Amino acid sequence: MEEQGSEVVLIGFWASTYCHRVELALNIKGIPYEFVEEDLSNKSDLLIQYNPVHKKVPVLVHKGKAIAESLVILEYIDDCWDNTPKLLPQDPHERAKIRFWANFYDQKVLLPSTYPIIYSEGEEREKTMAEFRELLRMFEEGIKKDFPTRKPFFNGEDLGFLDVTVAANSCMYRAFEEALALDYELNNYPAFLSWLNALKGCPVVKETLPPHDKLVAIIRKMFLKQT
Ligand SMILES: N[C@@H](CCC(=O)N[C@@H](CS)C(=O)NCC(=O)O)C(=O)O
Repeated sequence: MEEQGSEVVLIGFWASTYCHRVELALNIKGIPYEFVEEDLSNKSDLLIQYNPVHKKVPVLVHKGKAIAESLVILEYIDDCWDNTPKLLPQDPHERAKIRFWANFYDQKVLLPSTYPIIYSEGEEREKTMAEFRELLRMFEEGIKKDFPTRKPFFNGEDLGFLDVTVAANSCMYRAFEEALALDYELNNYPAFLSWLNALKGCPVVKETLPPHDKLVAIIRKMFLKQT
């Protein structure tokens, strides 16, 4: 960290979807921040001190106070920088629905799309892929039903809370497919796919997420068995 201490510091890892959520929120709101890259194979004392429970990135340090867990950090940013584009809507029921689907995406779509599929083979791989696709179908149907007027994003042309949550992972599907010869069959989920493509085309998303080739390379390095 800078000697005098920046007001906003993000302790992160450049390829982390969870960190990209926070970077997107900070960039959408125009909040300047210092990014401190963490070596996850040799975690720093700073990370352990600021996130002693999970010892994971991202951690946001605002005026010396630490906040962990990406979705919690998004809410914190939205609460603190109230005069910038809001990520969450005002209406309590709309907010609750957004939080529900953000958690569903986080726990039921994102997680099952990686480790269970990557670490399985043959019939087991087919089973984990089918489970993921069923959860994605539920997500797609749920979003269509609960937010019928969303166009193209939750804040009209601006990204909202759920857009940020999904946008952060929007480049990962293609990157995982190419790196590990997977096929998520996203064409079968046209509403989700067109949302993903719209998010990927958004200037703030393009500026924030790493290039495809760099992601493919790190995924191969992390997940391919060494022969
Ligand atoms: N639920 C956490 C997940 C964060 C997470 O899994 N971060 C990974 C990087 S992508 C990490 O720090 N991994 C280090 C470890 O598991 O030891 C969040 O939303 O912030």
